[in-house]
Amino acid sequence: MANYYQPEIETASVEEIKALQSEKLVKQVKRVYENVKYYRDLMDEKGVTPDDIKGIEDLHKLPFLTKADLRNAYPYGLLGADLKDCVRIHSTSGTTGKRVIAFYTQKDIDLWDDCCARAIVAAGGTNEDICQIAYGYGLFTGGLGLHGGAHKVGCLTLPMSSGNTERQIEFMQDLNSTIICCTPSYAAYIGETLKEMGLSPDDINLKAGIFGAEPWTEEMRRDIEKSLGIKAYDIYGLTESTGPGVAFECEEQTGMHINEDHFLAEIIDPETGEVLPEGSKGELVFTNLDKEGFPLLRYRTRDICVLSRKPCSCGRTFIKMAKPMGRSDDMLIIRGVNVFPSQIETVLIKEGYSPNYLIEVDRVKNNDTLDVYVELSPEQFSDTVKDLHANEKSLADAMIQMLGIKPKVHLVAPKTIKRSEGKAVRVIDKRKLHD
Ligand code: DLL
Repeated sequence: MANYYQPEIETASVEEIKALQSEKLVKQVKRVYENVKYYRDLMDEKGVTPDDIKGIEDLHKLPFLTKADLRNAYPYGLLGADLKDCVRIHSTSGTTGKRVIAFYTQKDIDLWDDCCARAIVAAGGTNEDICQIAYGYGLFTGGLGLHGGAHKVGCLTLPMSSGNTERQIEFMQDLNSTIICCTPSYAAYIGETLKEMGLSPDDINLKAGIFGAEPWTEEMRRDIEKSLGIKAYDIYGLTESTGPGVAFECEEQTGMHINEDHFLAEIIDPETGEVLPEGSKGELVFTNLDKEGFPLLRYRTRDICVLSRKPCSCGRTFIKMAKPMGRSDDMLIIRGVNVFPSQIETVLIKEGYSPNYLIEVDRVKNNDTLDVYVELSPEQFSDTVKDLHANEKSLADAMIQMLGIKPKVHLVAPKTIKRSEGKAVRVIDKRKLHD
């Protein structure tokens, strides 16, 4: 039997959810128009007034916000509440361009914690669970987001943050942690370390993991489930729209339910901005229906995915989003072909390799090059040089099938590719250095 944290809303009828969204949208547009000059100017430019928005059917009339707007308005331009009413900020790492800063009122934090609590309960969590949070704490939303959710559920919460992997495992054993929350790449690393410490999943008491913050494949899910002896649940979110808990997976494991009472989702054509019908693949756009501190309307996430309202066996009625393939700006265009790192990962795991890999793209004499470095397990490494070359060739052939272009594959020694304790860095695009 499925458990819910807030059953009335999580299983409300679609009509009820839509009516609630309409009611909240009308109010939120008014609030934003009054409080956020930056967005008011965008609406004025488009000739839209709050009176034009009578329900969710009018959403398409509103202007989009993009990452560029967030940079232009940095740091206070999109603030939606008095600074004295804000109690916290979070921020993205800002590796490309200016960092993003999001503001939270106490109400924002409460609702965010509820969203994460829904995710933990959907993963089987109760107040009897011991929840080890191994997402980074600090400006990153992962640690404090799941931490707040675990408190609401009443779990005994272990605020570990990421890193110090052997200590993570010692705590897991000493305290009998039942749920682990971290990035999927860190979960894979913990599984690997467990084995290296001479331990097996039987030596720990974990039953579930809540993993997100980066794209991960179904193949990787199965690997992690096996190495830690758990059921692995996906969780999605972004700093601009609060953090983790925008969407979460239930036991069906076929996509993530979007917390639609707080986040109104659309899929658009990333080229034209046109809203696409349900079931189409496109860019995910979110409107925050409740946020006070940082109330973004029609924010273009650049995440590419598909939405579906197919009934779910868990009884939740919230629309589901498929695993995002990666951000549209993570997509590599190599010799004119679109390549997502997740496609490479799928091939690797299918062919029996580890998800420890690095993709290097460069341009030599005006031609794009694609090199994929794949780490071997100690058992695979004992093969002869002749076998290695044959394996490199057959892996490259398998990749052509998936990608449509030929990479150069390099099988490298165990432990030569750096492990990730947070979001994994899988791609080095050297072409950017020449531009
Ligand atoms: O990664 C928030 C988060 C923390 C989500 C912990 C889940 C768990 P940002 O650092 O702002 O926030 O990065 C947001 O990460 O737009 C996606 O591209 C990607 N992302 C997040 N979750 C998933 C997921 C956090 N489950 C960006 N699958 C998003 C694929 C994800 N990509």
